[in-house]
Amino acid sequence: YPVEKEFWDVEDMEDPHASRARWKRLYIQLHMRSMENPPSQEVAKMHQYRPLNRYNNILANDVSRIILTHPDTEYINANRITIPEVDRAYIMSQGPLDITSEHFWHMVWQEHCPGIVMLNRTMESGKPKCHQYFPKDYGIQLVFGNYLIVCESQFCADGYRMSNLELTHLPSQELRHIIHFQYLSWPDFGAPQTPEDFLQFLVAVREKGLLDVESSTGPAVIHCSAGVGRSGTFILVDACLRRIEIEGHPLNVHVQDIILRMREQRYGCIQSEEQLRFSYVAILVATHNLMSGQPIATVPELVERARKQACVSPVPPRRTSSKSAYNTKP
Ligand code: PTR
Ligand code: PTR
Repeated sequence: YPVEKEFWDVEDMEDPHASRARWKRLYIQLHMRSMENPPSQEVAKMHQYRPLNRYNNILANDVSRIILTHPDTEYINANRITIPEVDRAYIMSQGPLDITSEHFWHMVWQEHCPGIVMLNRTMESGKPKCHQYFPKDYGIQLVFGNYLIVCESQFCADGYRMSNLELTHLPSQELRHIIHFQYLSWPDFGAPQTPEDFLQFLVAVREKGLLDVESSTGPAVIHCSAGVGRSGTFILVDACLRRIEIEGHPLNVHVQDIILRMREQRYGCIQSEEQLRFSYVAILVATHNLMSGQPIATVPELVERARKQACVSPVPPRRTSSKSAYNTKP
């Protein structure tokens, strides 16, 4: 099926060096194709909004930007992503700055977001990557402008944290419950340690219903530091798997087309050849699970089953060891 073909057209088990070069070439090709029609980002470049961008090379496309009703700014570095044929919508955002944290919570309120998926840490390699815009621990309260945020409870799993937050709009005293997920070990421009870790996290986010489209709530916010690399990878994998689930088969999923569609809506989705390759590996692992047609138990079991299945299924010429096919690093 196409995802497998696209993957094995590039991957070369025999020669990791050549393989890496080919992934890089594909990544650059995709970048060039996405820049054939460069997105308009006029509002993001306006003098008064420039300080609201964390990185001056990662700006919100005009066509899909979230327009705020906030009295100080209608601009926020965030875009709405919708993917045809997939019943999903997402808001992709940069990690809030101190001066944009209030705008960020205004967006969460305005768009009726049920939750937030954060894929970075506030500090990485000693550098600030995101403001501490959310209460880190149980009992902590923060106020940003009109919004009070309280952490009601927290659950720490392997590799991620889930917090139940109470968000109060102070002028109206209306209160909403927001779920905040934070994935803890994904370096920018890199990939998660294993597809299993990542898929387990994705399943946890899905089980809370954060990615389901419901009439009563809006999309979840997915963010990292710039809101393009890690967030793009997360959304790409979720959307491709969702399409496979809806259709019951993987025949119509073309990963590269989906990346290009995402990039029309948010500049720079997927930021390295490593993230590109990782997305394929995660989709392949999960697709084997889905196609096995057996009840979903736990992801590790499914991955194990998929590995076994991969060992016995007819193999393309280059795939000599199915085990290494699922390693994230070439
Ligand atoms: N100016 C930075 C750069 O290009 O290096 C912008 C940037 C930072 C881009 C982080 C992507 C980044 O990764 P992520 O979107 O995963 O936070
Ligand atoms: N990789 C995941 C898995 O195969 O378990 C993908 C997945 C996640 C599949 C959730 C199905 C899932 O169930 P639901 O569609 O009910 O969220």
